[in-house]
Amino acid sequence: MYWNEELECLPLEKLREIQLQRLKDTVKKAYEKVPYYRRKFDEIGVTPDDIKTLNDIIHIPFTSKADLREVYPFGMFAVPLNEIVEIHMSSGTTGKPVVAGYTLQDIEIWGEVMARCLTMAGATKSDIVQVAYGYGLFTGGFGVHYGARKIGAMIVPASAGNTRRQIEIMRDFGTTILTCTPSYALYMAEVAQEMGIEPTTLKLKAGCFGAEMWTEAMRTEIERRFNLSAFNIYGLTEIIGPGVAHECTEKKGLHVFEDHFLVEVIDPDTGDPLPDGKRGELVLTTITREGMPMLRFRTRDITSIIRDKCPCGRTFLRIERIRGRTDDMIKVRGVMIFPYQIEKAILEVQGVEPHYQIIITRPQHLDEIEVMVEMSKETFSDEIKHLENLKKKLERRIEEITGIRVKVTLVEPKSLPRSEGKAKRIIDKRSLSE
Ligand code: DLL
Repeated sequence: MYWNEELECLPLEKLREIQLQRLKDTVKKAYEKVPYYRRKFDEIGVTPDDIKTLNDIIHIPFTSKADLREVYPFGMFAVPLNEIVEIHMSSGTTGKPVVAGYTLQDIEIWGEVMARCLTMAGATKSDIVQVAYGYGLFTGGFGVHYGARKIGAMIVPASAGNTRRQIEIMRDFGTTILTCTPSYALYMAEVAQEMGIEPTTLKLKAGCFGAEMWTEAMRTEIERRFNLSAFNIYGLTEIIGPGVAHECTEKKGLHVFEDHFLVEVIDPDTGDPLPDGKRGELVLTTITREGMPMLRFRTRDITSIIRDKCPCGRTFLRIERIRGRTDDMIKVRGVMIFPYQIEKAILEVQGVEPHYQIIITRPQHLDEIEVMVEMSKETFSDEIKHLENLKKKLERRIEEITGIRVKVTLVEPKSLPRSEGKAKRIIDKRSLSE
C-alpha cells in the first residue's frame, strides 16, 4: 500500500533529476540566507555554482551537532522568524539543545512523509492511531499526529506516560495502530498484564516503533507480546523529526524518502564516502526544508545503504536498521562494542526479560562492563545453581558476540527502571570513578 505511489515509485532517472534541482536550490538558499553556511562555504572556497551533479555533494562542508549548538537558538534559520510557525527541540542530555524551525510548508511535508510511513504500516482512514510518543518539544508526538491527520485516521493523542490509562484507552477505543518507542511498548505489555489485560486480546494490528536503537530480536518480542506487526521508523530533530525513513512490509531495511532527503554513508574517521553495503556514519541533507535547510548533517548513526530493488516497488534506497551511534560505541580494551550486540545476546537466552542496563566503570585504569539483566518471574524462584548457570550462559554468549568478557548481574523482575520514551541503556560511570 502506498500513500503517494507516483512519488514513492518514481523512475530513478526522474528521481535524480528532481533531487539535483532541489539540491541546487537548497544550497543556493542556504548560502544566501544563512550566514553560517556562507562562512563555511567561503572558508573552503566553494560556491553554490560548484554543485553541478549529485556527486558534487561531497564538496559541501559537513554540519555537526556542535555547529548547530554554536548558532543556538535560531542561527540556522533560512527564513524570517515570522515565517516560522513551529519549533521543536532535540532531547539532548548534554549541552545546549538543538532547535528546529518549521515553516507552514515544512509542516506540510512532515505530514506527507509521516503519512507515507503510517501507510507502510498499513494505516488507513479507518484506523485508530494511538500516539504514545511524547507531544511537546520532542518531535515524536506531533510528527505522527500530522501524518495520521493527513490520512484521516482517528488520532488518539495520548502522548507518553500514564501507562495504565494508555492501556485502558487501547482496550476501550479499540486502538489498531500503536506508535511509541520500542522500550515503551514492552513496558506497556508488562503493565497490561499486571492489570489483568492480555495484550494479545487488544485490537492492535501494527505499530511504528523508533526514536531509539532496537534489534530484530526485540521486534520479535514486541510482535509476540501484542500479536501485531512491528515496523521500524527512523528520524531526527535536525532533519525533520520522525519520517525520514520507514520499513515497508518486506521489513528488510528502511526506505528513505529520497525526494526530500539525500543519503550518504561515510567513514566516521576520515569523512570519505563508503560504498553501498558498508557500515558507517549516516549523513543526511534536506532538499525541501525551507525553515532550516540542513546540509550534510552528520547524524552519528551507524548504518549502511541498500540499493537493491525492493519487491515493494518503491524506488527509494534503503538503510539497514540503525546499529547504534558513534557516540554509543563502548571501547573496551581496544575493542568496539555496541549495545545492540548485548541486546541480541540477552534476547537469545531463555529465562531473562528484555530489560537490561549496561554499566561501564574503570576501577583500575581498565574498563569493566557490567550488564544488569532482569530474570523472568519463573527464573527468579529457581535454585541458586540454575541462576549461576544462567549468568554464565549470558556471559558466554555476550563474549561470543562482542569478544569481550563482561560481568552479568541477574536482578529481580521489574527492578530496572522502565522508560516511557527513549530507554537509557548505558550508564557510563568512568568519568566519576577516575
Ligand atoms: O527520536 C525522532 C523520532 C521520533 C524518530 C519518533 C522515530 C520516532 P531525536 O530525539 O532528535 O529525534 O533523536 C534522533 O534517535 O539520531 C538516532 O540515534 C535515534 N533514532 C531515531 N529513530 C531510530 C530508530 C527522534 N528507528 C536520534 N532506530 C537518531 C535507532 C533511532 N535509532
